[in-house]
Parts: sequence; C-alpha cells; structure tokens
Amino acid sequence: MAEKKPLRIGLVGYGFMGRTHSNAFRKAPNFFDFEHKPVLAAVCARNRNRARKFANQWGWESVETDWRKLVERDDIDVIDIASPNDTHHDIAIAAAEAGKAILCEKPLSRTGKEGEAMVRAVEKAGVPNMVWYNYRRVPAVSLAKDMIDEGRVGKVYHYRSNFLQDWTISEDLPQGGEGLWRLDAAVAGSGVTGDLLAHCIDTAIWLNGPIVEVSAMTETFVKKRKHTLTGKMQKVNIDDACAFLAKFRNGSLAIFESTRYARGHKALYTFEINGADGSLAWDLHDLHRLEYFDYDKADSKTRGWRSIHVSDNGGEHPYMDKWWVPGLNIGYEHTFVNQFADFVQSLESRKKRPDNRRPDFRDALETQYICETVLDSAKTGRWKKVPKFKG
Ligand code: SOE
Repeated sequence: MAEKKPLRIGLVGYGFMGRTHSNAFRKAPNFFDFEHKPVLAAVCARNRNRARKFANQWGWESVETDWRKLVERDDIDVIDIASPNDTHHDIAIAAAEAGKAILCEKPLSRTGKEGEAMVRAVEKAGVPNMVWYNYRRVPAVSLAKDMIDEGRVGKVYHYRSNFLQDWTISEDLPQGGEGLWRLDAAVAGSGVTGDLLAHCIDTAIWLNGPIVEVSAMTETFVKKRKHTLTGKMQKVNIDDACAFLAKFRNGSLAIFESTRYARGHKALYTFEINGADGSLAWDLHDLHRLEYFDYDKADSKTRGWRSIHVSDNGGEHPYMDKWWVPGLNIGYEHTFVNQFADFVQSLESRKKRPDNRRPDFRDALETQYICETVLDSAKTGRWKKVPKFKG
C-alpha cells in the first residue's frame, strides 16, 4: 500500500476549541479514508508548561510559545487558529504569506475590515482556507441543506433562528482573560452577535441564500464588570442580547434572537424554515433529529410533521456511513471530525471537491458583514443594507 502523505498541523491555542480541533485531527483518519495522514506536529501557546501538558494529553509532538515561530516552521503544512478572536487577523495573514493552508475558528475576525484583509491574503497566496462553523456538519443540518436544494420546501417564506444561553446572568462574573475573553469587546469584537448569532447566520445563508437587509436591537444588561486582567470595574462593551429582523435576497423574511440571559438554556440553537411545499426544523439539544412537514397535496388525511432520526448509513444521511450502524447517533464533537475530514478530502488528488472546504474565508466574511450591519442597525435604530465585498 502506498505510503500516506503527512499533513502536518500546527495548532494555536489550547482552550475549548483547541480541544475540539485536536480531537478531530486524531479521530478523522480512523473513520474517514484519506490519502493523507494528519500529524499533530506542534501546539503553540504562551505558557510553555501548560502547552506541554496539553501536548502530552492530546498527542502533539512539539510545543511552541510564539505563533510567529510556528508559522515559519518548514515542517508545518496547516495552521489551525483556535486562539481568541483578536489574534485571528495577524496569524492568518502571516500563515497565508508563509504559504500554509489555514483553518480558523469562528468568527473569522472582530470586524469586516479585518476579515477583508484576511480574505485578500489567503486568495493572493492561493492557500486552502476554511472556517470552523461546525454546525453545518451536523448530519441533520446537512440533510436539511440537501432537502432544500432538492426543492422539498419549495418557495421559502420564513426563516427563524435562536441561540440561547444563560451563563452570564451573574453580575459577579468578571470580564476578560482566559475563559472570559468572550465578554471583553476589545478581544471578542462583539458579544452574542459574533459568538452565537454568527452560527445562526452562517447556517441561514448556507440554507437560504444571502441576507440583504437587517433591523436590529441589542442590550447590555450588566453595564460594568470587574476586568480579570486589571482587577478594576470596567464598562462592558459587548452586546448581552441581540434580536434582529432580516430580509433574504430570495424574498423570504427572517427573525433571529440570541442572548446569554435566557435562564435554563445552555446552548439552545434552533432554526426553522417554512416554504410553500414543506417546512424543516432543527434543535441542537436533539441534534440527530430533523423535523419535516411535507405538504403532500395527494394525502391530506395523513399529512403532518415527521421526525427523521438522521442515522441511516446507506448514503441517504450525510456522514452517517462513516460512523456506526443505523439508529446510533453521533454528537457535538463529531461535527468537527466531519468538517476536518471534508477539508482533508478537498486537498486529495483523486477527489478534488473544493466545495468541501466551505465555509471558506470569503463565506465567513459575508457572515462578518451581516454581524457588523446588525450592530450598526442596533446603534442607529434603522434598517441597514448588508455591504458586498469588493475584493
Ligand atoms: C459560547 O459559549 C460557545 O462556546 C461559542 O463560542 C461556540 O461557538 C458555540 O458553539 C457554543 O457556545
């Protein structure tokens, strides 16, 4: 058997996302058939001892403490950015200039301007690039995409989506620093809009096409929090909650809501799409199910919602032929495995499927523009048009 080509990965960041990605790099070659052999070559973080501990736990071969060194290494093919949002721009641009393939955690950047520079850099360098909007790779969500593309919901009228959490209700929770940088606007770029609604938007534009106009409101419920790094009470600049109306280019209307103050909800991501011929609904807490209403004119007696358990492995349910046997579902971690597998296969010589490499930086910039337009609309109290990238 031909020797597999190594695909040597350098990871930046070892937090929550560093773990999900490391797990994907390890598991994917067990379940998917690659020409490449992913190699966990180096993990990079500022604290050497903790990086070493992480490396030992997850099987990374070496440790770096400066991402610039990692990017310069000749024995690295792919740079994976899993560090906080304020680092994405500089690392991605340096990695593109060094000719590396790039995987980047969502959101792409803090602002549209940062994102534009990142898109220009990867496209100028011609390097493969992808953003970890992992929920596209939930088999039930991929199935929804297939069904919409097959015309099963028909002309779309409505789209609605929520992402609800409750972990920032306590006024005593500080902002900033490791683990809490999502509450610090200087690092994160925004609050729930960039962190949670970005997922809803990415899925929505994938399923239902471009969003052209939005009208939004945001609120910051806790105005001041102690900053972990300075120890001082500081103004909170993120949006704690955001709701917005949107119009899609195809004429359908949408409503989106996200908050970290919905007591009782930990990560309730849902969407529903209503068309003339059918509807689809999905819920992250029951992620292996896709609810489907088929408006069958011929059979009004038995018409109704059905709950599809997305676990068949005969090729009808996306990704499931790679996992267990029908009836046995997969979960959150597998979305990252599926996405990384798509990325590797998009690089393979025998099956060049660049579509597998999406959302790429350009797709993620579209989401970034929508997030930015939402925040602008909330600030000005007006409907705003989503800009297009002139790159
Ligand atoms: C925030 O709590 C968070 O971890 C997001 O950053 C992730 O993108 C989302 O998938 C789950 O929630």
